[in-house]
Amino acid sequence: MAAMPAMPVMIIRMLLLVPVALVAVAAIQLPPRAPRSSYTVVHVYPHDRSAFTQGLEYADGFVYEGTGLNGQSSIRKVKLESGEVVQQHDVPAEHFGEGITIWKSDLIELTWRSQIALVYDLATLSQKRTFSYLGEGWGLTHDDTSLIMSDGSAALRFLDPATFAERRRLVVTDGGLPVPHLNELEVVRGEVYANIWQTNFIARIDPGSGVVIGWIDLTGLLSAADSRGVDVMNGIAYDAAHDRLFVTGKLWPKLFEIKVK
Ligand SMILES: [Ca+2]
Repeated sequence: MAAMPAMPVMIIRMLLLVPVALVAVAAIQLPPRAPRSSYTVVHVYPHDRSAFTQGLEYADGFVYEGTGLNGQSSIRKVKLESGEVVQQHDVPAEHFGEGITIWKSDLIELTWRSQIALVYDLATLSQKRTFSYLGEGWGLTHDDTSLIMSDGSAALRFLDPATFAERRRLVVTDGGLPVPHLNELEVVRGEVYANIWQTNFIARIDPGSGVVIGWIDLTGLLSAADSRGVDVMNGIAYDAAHDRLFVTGKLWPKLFEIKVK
């Protein structure tokens, strides 16, 4: 899932900011320009260690999760408190499931490289239809009027939820430089939050300008013991009615409710 066209930007940043000996570390620790925030943990909930989390959303008292990998992709309705999967639909093995979002009575799921999105009935999780797009599918969320998707680059695409036509494309920048590897997404209080692949950072993005307003540094969220065998942080969900922000990651044993400091 490496997005190679983005590498020159990262290399430029590394050359500007760190000695060559630290390049490998710097590739993981994105050097942000916008202000950086920390977090406090409000609640800790169980999360399925076998779930390769690619999409996360909260709706009507449940967590909805999309998981990835060919032959292991699924969409699930999960009880927040227990982590129990109460409903699941397995995705055909030819597709690698990616981001999900709920739009009205539908649940929409991107696929990594199949270039189609799968549209399900939210109540039954049965597939209703598909739509196609060009390039890779990574994260998916929505605001009041558009679906918003990422593709591994620094771009966000805004799509018409009815026709899936692309309305506009936004390049996300920090300090004037593109921010590649935008991954799982969530709209939180009018901002677009994005996991940055292979980092512990969430970018808070102004959806009008694409400028990163701030960074949330989630380093240390998983203990060393809980970090064994996990993959990257990926998964942001927001309960707007109760102002609760949830985060997790691929194969993580826990899902956290956090407050940003
Ligand atoms: Ca999300």
